[in-house]
Amino acid sequence: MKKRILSLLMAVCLMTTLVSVCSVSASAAEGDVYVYAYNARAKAGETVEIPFYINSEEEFACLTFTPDFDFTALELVNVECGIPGGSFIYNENPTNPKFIWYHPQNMAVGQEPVFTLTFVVKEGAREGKYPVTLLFNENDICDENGSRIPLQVEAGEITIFRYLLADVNNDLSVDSADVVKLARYLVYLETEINTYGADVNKDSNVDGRDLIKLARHMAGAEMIEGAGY
Ligand SMILES: [Ca+2]
Ligand SMILES: [Ca+2]
Repeated sequence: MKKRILSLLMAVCLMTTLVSVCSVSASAAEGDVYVYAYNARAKAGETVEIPFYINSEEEFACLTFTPDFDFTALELVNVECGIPGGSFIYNENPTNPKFIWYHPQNMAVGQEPVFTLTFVVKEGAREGKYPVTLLFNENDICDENGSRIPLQVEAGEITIFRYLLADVNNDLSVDSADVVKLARYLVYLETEINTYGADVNKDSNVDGRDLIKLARHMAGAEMIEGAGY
């Protein structure tokens, strides 16, 4: 019995907390609900995910978005919904993508990514920064009463690159493994290296001078400008 009373008390506390959070968000200025994305890096041919989150405790009944990005450089291959409940439909149309999530009652969307967009970077895509955002019609973002919920979308970004300078083993990081790999390559113990990344002094050759420069970079004795992380 005590347990039941305790859980009832906890439920009341939780509701009080939720109500106060709701009243804060209801009195907040328009546009306080943000949909925002994480950034990512990828090379041509690679698959990359951009997760979108919602920053607030706001509850929704309908969310509808049209992904917008550079179709010449990126191909949208999947959209996943991370909201635990409701229905999700993605039209799987690579040239005119659109998706909708809905639920008959208001739902909090949670801390996980609400939607995750998966792209393949097209072969031949130029290096650079490519914004990825979600467009919407304000009538398609609403609660269970059909009231619009104003929100703002902050675009994510995919940085397309060909190689990281000083990344000899092509694992997208620069560390001591790259030094060892380059040294072994120079004595024919390795054949598969990223020769663009290995040419750290950018003289179009891969040799002992690159090795020393890279080793000094890792030892903190010299900085290779533009070297990857
Ligand atoms: Ca590396
Ligand atoms: Ca070189």
